[in-house]
Amino acid sequence: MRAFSQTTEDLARQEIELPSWAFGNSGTRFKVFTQRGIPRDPFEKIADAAQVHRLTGLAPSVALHIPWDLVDDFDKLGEHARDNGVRLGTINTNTFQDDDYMFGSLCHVDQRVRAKAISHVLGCVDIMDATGSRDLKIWLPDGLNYPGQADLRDRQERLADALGQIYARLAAHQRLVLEYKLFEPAFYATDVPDWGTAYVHCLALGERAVVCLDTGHHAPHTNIEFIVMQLLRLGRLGAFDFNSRFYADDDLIVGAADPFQLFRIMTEVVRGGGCDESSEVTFMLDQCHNIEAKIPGQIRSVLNVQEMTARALLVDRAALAEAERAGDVLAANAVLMDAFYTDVRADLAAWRESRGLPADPLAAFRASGYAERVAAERVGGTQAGWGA
Ligand code: LRH
Ligand code: MN
Ligand code: MN
Repeated sequence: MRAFSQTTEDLARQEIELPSWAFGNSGTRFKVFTQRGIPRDPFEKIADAAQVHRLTGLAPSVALHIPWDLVDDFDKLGEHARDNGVRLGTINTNTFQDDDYMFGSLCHVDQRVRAKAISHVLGCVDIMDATGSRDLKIWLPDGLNYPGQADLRDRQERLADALGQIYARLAAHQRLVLEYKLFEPAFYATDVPDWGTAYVHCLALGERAVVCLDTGHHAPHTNIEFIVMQLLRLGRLGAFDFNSRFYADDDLIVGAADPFQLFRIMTEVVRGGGCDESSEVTFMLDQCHNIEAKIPGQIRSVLNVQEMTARALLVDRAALAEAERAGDVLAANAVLMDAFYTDVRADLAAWRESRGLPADPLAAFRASGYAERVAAERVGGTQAGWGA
């Protein structure tokens, strides 16, 4: 196995983008539990996100969701982010919270609704111009609940046309990141249900169209690391939305349900060059903390990603290749499992300290008094929530 010291150069480059919406109140459709000290606007969300970066050194950017994070002055929001030691990242579109979108958005049969959705997305590109964001992330709620409800094929044509209009508006440094999802809100058929569909649309658009893999958006038992491998191989893995799932799109803390799966994913990321200096993969969280505290939840999440990345970097690739060549199945498997079973937490804590970061970021957050301070300060106004 490689030594921990051989992994730190790669680890030092790791950046995990935080979703602004992780800091707002959230829940299921049964109940949203409100917490104290929740941000009331995008500025306060960014201040909270900055705490995660301050204590872990892992999260220098914050993804925004429009219109949840709509502000009058994005220059000011960017400046506020910089003052807090972070920057604005991916801009996420939202064509799923308007009555007009009951039967879809970019795939809608009605030209008026399609035009409205396209105009929203183009507005998001205007925001990217102001924030300096590279990535425009599109996830669509489009789909059918019942067979025959709409023409599956026509919807693909409309989607291709709409994406083409959007792609044409991007500047040379900007990317269109298309996110797929197996089901929900549509239950019979989704218009971008899988990586293959996202990939064919990206391929038709051009090189700056890439796929977002949300780890919660697959059928049970899907081999997600295979998809990671394939998209990296094809040069089209644009971004991750990390979270973990026990059942469907649970949006729970990444690595909580299946740390081994996260390890296998990160192993393919490393193998495919996703951790290299030249990598353009955005590692984002897409999570909601329904019953746990938000900032510590995000700290736990980025540390989980870091821990499984470190373990993946421990894999002795030469020994693995040798065992694979020799057809020594057990030896090859053991190379991976040795790395997976290595507890890197103490090494990471010591390494963090050597870089001027707290050995235990969660304890440091508790000791900082930040949670108590914002709970006292943030009175009045409306707390942010998923969907607002
Ligand atoms: C859809 C999704 C998508 C949205 C986010 C809030 O389930 O994963 O990324 O933008 O949730
Ligand atoms: Mn997502
Ligand atoms: Mn999701």
